[in-house]
Amino acid sequence: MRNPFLAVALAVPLVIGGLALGVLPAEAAGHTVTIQGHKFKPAKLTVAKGDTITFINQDSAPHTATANDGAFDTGRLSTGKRATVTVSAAGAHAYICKIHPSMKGTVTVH
Ligand SMILES: [Cu+2]
Repeated sequence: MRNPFLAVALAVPLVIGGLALGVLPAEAAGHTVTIQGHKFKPAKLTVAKGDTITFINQDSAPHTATANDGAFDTGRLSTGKRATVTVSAAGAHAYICKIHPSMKGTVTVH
């Protein structure tokens, strides 16, 4: 195609049409878990494969969200910091805060 603008003009409706028809995979959904009062909120979350989860630390203490099975790990999040993880393994993934192991949550992936 010689005209790149025409190529874009043609491609955009094709992509939108593909999404509407379910031919193309829909964009992954984003979920948020807030860490506050030494608790994960929500502590139980169900997501689809490929979705992202953003953990936001709103505590004065540092925290992590670390899956026991290694499915994800935010690393240390100090106050106000966030980390986004993508979980692709199906099943229930229990996780804890490595710094405060009594903090617990579960991410279930379908
Ligand atoms: Cu913690």
